[in-house]
Amino acid sequence: MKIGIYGAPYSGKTTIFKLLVGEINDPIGVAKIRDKRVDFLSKLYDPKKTTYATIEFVDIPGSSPDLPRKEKNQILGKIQNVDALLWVVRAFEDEAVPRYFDDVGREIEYLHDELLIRDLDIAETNIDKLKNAKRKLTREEEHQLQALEKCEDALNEEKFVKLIELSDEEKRTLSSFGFFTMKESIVAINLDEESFRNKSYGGKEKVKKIVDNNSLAMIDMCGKLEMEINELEEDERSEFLSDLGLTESGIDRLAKVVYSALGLISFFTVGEDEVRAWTIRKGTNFKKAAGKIHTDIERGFIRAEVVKFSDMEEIGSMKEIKSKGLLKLEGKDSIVEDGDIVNVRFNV
Ligand SMILES: Nc1nc2c(ncn2[C@@H]2O[C@H](COP(=O)(O)OP(=O)(O)OP(=O)(O)O)[C@@H](O)[C@H]2O)c(=O)[nH]1
Ligand SMILES: [Mg+2]
Repeated sequence: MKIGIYGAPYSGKTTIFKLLVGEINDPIGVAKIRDKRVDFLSKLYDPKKTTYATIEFVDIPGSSPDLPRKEKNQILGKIQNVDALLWVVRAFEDEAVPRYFDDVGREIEYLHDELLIRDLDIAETNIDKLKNAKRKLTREEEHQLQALEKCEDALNEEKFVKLIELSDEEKRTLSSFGFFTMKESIVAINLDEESFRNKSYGGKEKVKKIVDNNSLAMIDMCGKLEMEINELEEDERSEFLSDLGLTESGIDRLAKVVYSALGLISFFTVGEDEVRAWTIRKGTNFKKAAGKIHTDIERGFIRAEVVKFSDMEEIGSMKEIKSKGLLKLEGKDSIVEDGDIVNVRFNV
């Protein structure tokens, strides 16, 4: 899973990126997804290794209205192949940090319009290419042309491609174009401490309108507070957070929003060697999920032994879980649920 960070200059993109992936000097980094369930299982099994789920983030330069189109496209090109976008919108006041938009509403509108313009450009260019081909189009190309025209119509009406009804076949034929408005987007509003506490800032209605109209996910954050929280020890951290009326840091909340917006869930494998979280899409069956662990395990899949995390949390012993009959056997087509502790039986 790869997420591109998108926004205007000085909105706090790199700050949030570093909070997620640590102090690195590379624009691509891996964020460890903190999960209390993994902590619990790791304590229980005391394994040699504990592995959390991860998400890859890509940080890019800011896009601003004064840049030439070519440069804007180059910036967006850096996140062409990501699975989702994290928009970082500047909503903090700080005279020391320059600001491109006088209003949060105008800023999000700009970010929204830029994606539409870019996608419309891609749609039109490729429609022209197909229409001007001096030969008969293949069946595949015919399908592609039709799907592209659907996208063009929607984009002309300022509608994101992800909101169009598309068949799986159409989605497949469009996948090579990397439409930004076809990806899921999560909007992070980067507030200052005061507006974060008050939950109010100028331009909030416009933000809400764009978020609702395009079915985007949204999260309020405060980059600066997050930096401070990050420096604290675990117990000080909870005190600091509860003072803000929160139970989790913004980065942890962000991870949850990302999971739910992208329809992701976690399952776990446990043992003396390793306790590990795995990320899959909701609706994945056990055989496919086993393939995450190893392709051989998918190929030789016999069945999965499954325990619910909530049972493990309550009972705390695999032996007792088995004696209570709470270990279930699942076949290859059953669907994995969030929090399943899975042991795959397979032969190679
Ligand atoms: N006051 C305040 N300053 C912040 C906050 N988040 C980031 N900053 C500061 O704003 C400046 C820009 O932050 P960056 O994270 O580098 O912003 P960016 O979006 O990566 O900027 P570009 O890469 O230039 O587009 C830095 O000096 C940060 O310390 C915040 O929540 N509050
Ligand atoms: Mg930056």
